[in-house]
Amino acid sequence: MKKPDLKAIRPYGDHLDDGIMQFSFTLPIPPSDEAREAAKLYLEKLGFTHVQIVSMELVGEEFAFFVAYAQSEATLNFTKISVPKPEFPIIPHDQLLKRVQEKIGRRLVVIGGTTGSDAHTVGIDAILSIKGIKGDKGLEYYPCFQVINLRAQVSNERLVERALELKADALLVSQVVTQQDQHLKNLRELTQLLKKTHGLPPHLLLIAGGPRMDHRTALSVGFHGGFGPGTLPSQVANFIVHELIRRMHGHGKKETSSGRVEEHVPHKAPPKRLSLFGWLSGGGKGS
Ligand code: B12
Repeated sequence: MKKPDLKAIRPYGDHLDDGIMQFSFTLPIPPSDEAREAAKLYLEKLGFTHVQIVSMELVGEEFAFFVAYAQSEATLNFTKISVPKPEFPIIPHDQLLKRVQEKIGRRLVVIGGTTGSDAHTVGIDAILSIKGIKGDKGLEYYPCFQVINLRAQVSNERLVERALELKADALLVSQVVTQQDQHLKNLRELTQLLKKTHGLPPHLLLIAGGPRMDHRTALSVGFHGGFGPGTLPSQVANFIVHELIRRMHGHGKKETSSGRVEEHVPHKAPPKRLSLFGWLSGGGKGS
């Protein structure tokens, strides 16, 4: 089979390098022959050729929804692409607990919630609550974390208030509704508020997550890490621990350059849970 040229990739529709793409979009006009022509012309205006409108449906009372195929000559050099990702190794559960015990010697306070008017809690619950997601236990399962889940529609002021009160080590903010970039506005407002607030630990770690979140976006609004769809709690646990150790001990260098899923064994069969006492005394007392 012919191999793609990674220095000049094009979309694959029917066969390699044909440049065919599928589109779905809505125009604010009801379906008609003219609407179909408008949809075709619009894609041509964007530079696409061989446009085919394969479906046109009424949406609501006045809009038309289209599915189209069209071709593009444009190519992309895939070898030049680099995407910022949170950098950290993933180590097994018991080793992670040991790292916290040795390097920090106390539980880490993690406060999470969905902020602003956003009412979606399933994502943040998956990360924080003991049940976790896909067999990967949530942060409440780790005795090295004291988890406070403020749940949904938390104001930034409330989040900061709780962070001060509990001397938070990490704030975990979930943003699911992204209409009109509301999530970015919320996150920026939070970072501004945190800058003006005195008395927070200097190492305070800010992590954002949600289905449309990524590391680059999180960095752009002043956060330290961003996690998107499919995130597992064990990834977040590792990021928190390694990043906090780095921040608390002032190590400028990261421990690994691309360890995101390295050594990662999802906790399908979760390790025996240590009680807080068992963990603090370094022993193996299960609960
Ligand atoms: C369930 C649901 C609801 C429920 C929420 C119930 C609840 N208690 O959460 C209800 C019915 C209340 C609801 C309401 C609304 N919803 Co809704 N909802 C959904 C739905 C179907 C599933 C979301 C979900 O639970 N996903 C499962 C979780 C596990 O996935 P996740 O959130 O991505 O989380 C993972 C990662 O993103 C990440 N993660 C998430 N948060 C965090 C945080 C941190 C710190 C980290 C590290 C990681 C992390 O880890 C998680 C695990 O892997 C989605 C559509 C869809 N299929 O996704 C729409 C969806 C999110 N809703 C949507 C909308 C528009 C709304 C409403 C505005 C509808 C309306 N007009 O009223 C309202 C908004 C209400 C409000 N004020 O927020 C849109 C959002 C569009 C957008 N991008 O802005 C979606 C995408 C539907 C759509 N296609 O239009 N909704």
